[in-house]
Amino acid sequence: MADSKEFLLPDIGDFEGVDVVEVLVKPGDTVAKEDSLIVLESDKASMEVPAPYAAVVREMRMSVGDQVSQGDVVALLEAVDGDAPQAEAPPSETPTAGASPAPESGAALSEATPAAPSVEASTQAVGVGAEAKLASDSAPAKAGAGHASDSAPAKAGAGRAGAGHASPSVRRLARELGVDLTLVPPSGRKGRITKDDVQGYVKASMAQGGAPGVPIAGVKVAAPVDVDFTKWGETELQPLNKIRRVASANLHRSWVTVPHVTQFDEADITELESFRKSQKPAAEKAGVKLTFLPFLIQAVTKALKEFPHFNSSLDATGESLVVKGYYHIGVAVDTEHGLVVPTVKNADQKGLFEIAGELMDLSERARIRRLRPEDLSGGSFSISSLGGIGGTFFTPIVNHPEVAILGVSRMEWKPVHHDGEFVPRLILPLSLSYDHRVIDGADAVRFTGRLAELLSDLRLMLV
Ligand code: CAO
Repeated sequence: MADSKEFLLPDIGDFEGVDVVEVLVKPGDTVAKEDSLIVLESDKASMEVPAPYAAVVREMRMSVGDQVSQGDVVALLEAVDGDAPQAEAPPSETPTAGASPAPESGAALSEATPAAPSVEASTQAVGVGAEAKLASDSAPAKAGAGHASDSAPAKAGAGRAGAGHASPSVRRLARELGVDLTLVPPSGRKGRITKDDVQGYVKASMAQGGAPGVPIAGVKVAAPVDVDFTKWGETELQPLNKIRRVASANLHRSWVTVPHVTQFDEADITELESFRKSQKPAAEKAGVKLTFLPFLIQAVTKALKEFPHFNSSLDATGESLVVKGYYHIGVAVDTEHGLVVPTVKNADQKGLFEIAGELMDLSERARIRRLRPEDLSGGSFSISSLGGIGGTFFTPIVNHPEVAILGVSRMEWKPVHHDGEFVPRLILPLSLSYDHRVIDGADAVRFTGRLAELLSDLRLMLV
């Protein structure tokens, strides 16, 4: 401790009472000359204060939240490898950063001169005007910045709305890792992006298979939490299989890019169900199991013909609608490996038994993982039927790039008021989720209303 020397905060420009926003080292750490010790932040800039010489940090005298000024003690440093300062320059004698040549040219700085803090534009100061002010306010400090290579990105960052707000070393790390800081959710004070945030972002991207992502303007979410659950008890790590990872990426894209609304409705399927039961023996003879789903697919297809924009997609520009003249109905199939959505192609041209047979084939092959790519592509509308399992209503996620999906839950006998009395009717809950950019709420109710009508009276399917 005898050799420890106080390292005083050098000239940081015209700033008094600047916030300490990060402390980058702790007692016992060995730092090389120019390694950053702390990060300061004023209204206009963030600055890293580098070690003036190679040293062991014996004591940190500044903590996050402190307000500091030139001459305050940053740390007690014990020089290593004979890299001791000849003398600690008193603050008043410390050359201003502007007077210092860039430390990257190393030798130009006298050993005794504490390195000037490196300055980065604060992204709170966004826009050309703010940047110009920063340039004039901190020009001297900038000229003496410890890392000349940081200046350019700093400017670019400051001029870009929504750019990540981070210190030079974090920006340097992001550049090295190829991370766009505007995509990294900050966790530091005043919305600062920390090194941990950048590392967490990279980890999360890798966990998602490193799939190339597309930034969504204006969307920032908190970084995924990386929790060690074993602290609280026994756990087992089960890696997601390919199907779940692909489904997860697709569902997430749809969830964040499609403005979803779900319309609930009910269909009286008393007659339909009794007709279905009457046809089951014939279906069995034909080698198919006639569940409720083929009826639903036929009714949906008819409704889609009457509401063509439910059978459409937005084009890649988002400015035109691609209305499809084909009716390929995707059916969500629950398998032990995850959710897949094979499609019944040209459902409008197929009879009930044919659809029933195709459903049996698709769902069987889905469960034994024998679906072909063509079975899974080309859907124009999807159905998620949970009725065989249970539940009432739910909010399915639109199967992007389709614009609507119908969820059906378990049919149930309910008392319905009819001609002055309550009569038991078999009621099917419908949950239609749709892309509100393409479909208006009023149309959604018309669609589910028409679908309910078709399911209530199968004769309407003929007209
Ligand atoms: N209410 C009550 N019973 C229903 C029903 C409903 N809404 N829908 C189907 N059923 C009945 C069927 O008619 C059948 O009864 P019968 O034996 O009397 O004929 C029984 O439930 C079992 O049907 P099923 O599930 O074998 O066949 P299906 O054609 O109805 O459905 C399939 C096929 C592949 C859609 C289904 O097996 C499945 O995987 N469903 C889950 C889909 C899913 O997970 N969706 C969630 C997506 S979002 O995470």
